[in-house]
Amino acid sequence: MDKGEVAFLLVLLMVAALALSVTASAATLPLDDGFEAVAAGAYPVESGWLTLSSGKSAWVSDEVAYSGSKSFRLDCWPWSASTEYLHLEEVPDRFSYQASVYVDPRHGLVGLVGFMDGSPDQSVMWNYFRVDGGARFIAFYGATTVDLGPYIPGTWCAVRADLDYQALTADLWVDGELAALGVPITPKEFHDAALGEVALDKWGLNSTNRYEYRSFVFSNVVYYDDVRLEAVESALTVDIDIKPGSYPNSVNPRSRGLVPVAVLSSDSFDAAEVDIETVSLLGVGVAVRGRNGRVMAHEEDVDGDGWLDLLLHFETRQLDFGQLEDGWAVLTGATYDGVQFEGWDEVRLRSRR
Ligand SMILES: [Ca+2]
Ligand SMILES: [Ca+2]
Ligand SMILES: [Ca+2]
Repeated sequence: MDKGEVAFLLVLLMVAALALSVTASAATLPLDDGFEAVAAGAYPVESGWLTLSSGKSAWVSDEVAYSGSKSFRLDCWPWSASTEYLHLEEVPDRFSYQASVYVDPRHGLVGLVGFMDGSPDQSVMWNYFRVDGGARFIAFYGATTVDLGPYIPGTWCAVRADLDYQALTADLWVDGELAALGVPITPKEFHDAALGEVALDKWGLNSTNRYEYRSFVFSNVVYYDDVRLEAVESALTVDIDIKPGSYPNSVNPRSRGLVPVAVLSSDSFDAAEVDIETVSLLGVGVAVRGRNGRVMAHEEDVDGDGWLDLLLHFETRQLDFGQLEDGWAVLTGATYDGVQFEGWDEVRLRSRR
C-alpha cells in the first residue's frame, strides 16, 4: 500500500469507528444496567456503557451483587480514576436515576454516582452521590451538599435522585427511604469558568484513586448494581369535586351507598378522555352495579360551566379511609392517551348516628 491507500484506509477506519461510537452512545430511557446479561469479566458494552477514563478494571463481576448474581466492578488502579458512563441523547426535565453501591472493605475507598463532563482527565461530577467507605458517609453534591448519613464499607447502599431541572431541585432516596426533599441542583447546561460550556448529558459511575506523595496509592474497588435511569412521569393535576355541590364532603364510612365524585372539565382538560378503568379513589375503582355490571359513570355538567364533566361513583364501604392525607383524598387515573392525572378534595368522616 502506498501512503494514499493508507490514508484512505485510515479515513475508512475513522468513519467506521465514528459510526460505531454513535451506535454505542444511543442510550434511551428507561435504561437498566444490563449487567446480568453480561459474562463475568466482560465489559457491558451492549447496554451502552462507555469508558471515560480507565483503570485496571471495569468489568461485570459475579463476586457480589445487589440483585441477581452480577454487578459492575470498577477499580481505578494504577490510574487516577475509572469512570464508566452512559451518554444520554436527551436529559428530560424530570429525570430519575438510581444505583446501588458497594465499596470493597479491603481495597475500596469512594464510589461516585451522577453526572460528569466529557473530559477523561477530569473527575468533575455534578448532581452526584458520594458513597465514602473511608470517611464512612453518604452525601449528595448538587448546588449545595447534603449529608445523607453513615455508610459502612462492605455493605450495599441504594441511592436514588429524582431531579427536576425546571425547578432545579432533587428529591433524594437512600435504601428506599426519602432522605431529602427539594435539594438545590446544578442546571443541565451551564457555563463554567474553567471548562467552558458544560452539558450534563453523561451519567455514570466513578472510582477515584487517592493521590499522595506524587503518586496514586490505592486500588479503589467499588461495585455498582441496579442502575436505572428513567424519565419521571409528572401527573397532571385536575379539579375534582367529591359530593358535587355539597361542602363539607361528609361521608359515613359504614354507608352501603355510593360516593359521587365529579372529574371536572376545563379548557385544558376534557373529562370525556378519562379511561374509567384506570381511575382509583382511596384504593378503589369505579363502582360496578346491577346484573349487567353497569359501570357507575356518566357525563354531566355538574358545575354548570358549560363543560361536560365526568360523574363517577364509588362503593363507600370499599374506600380505604386510612389513605386520607390530612383529610384529603386523591383520585388518580389516566386518559385514553396515557396522560396520568390526579385530583384532590377533602373528605370529612361522619360516624353513624
Ligand atoms: Ca445485578
Ligand atoms: Ca363537594
Ligand atoms: Ca362542568
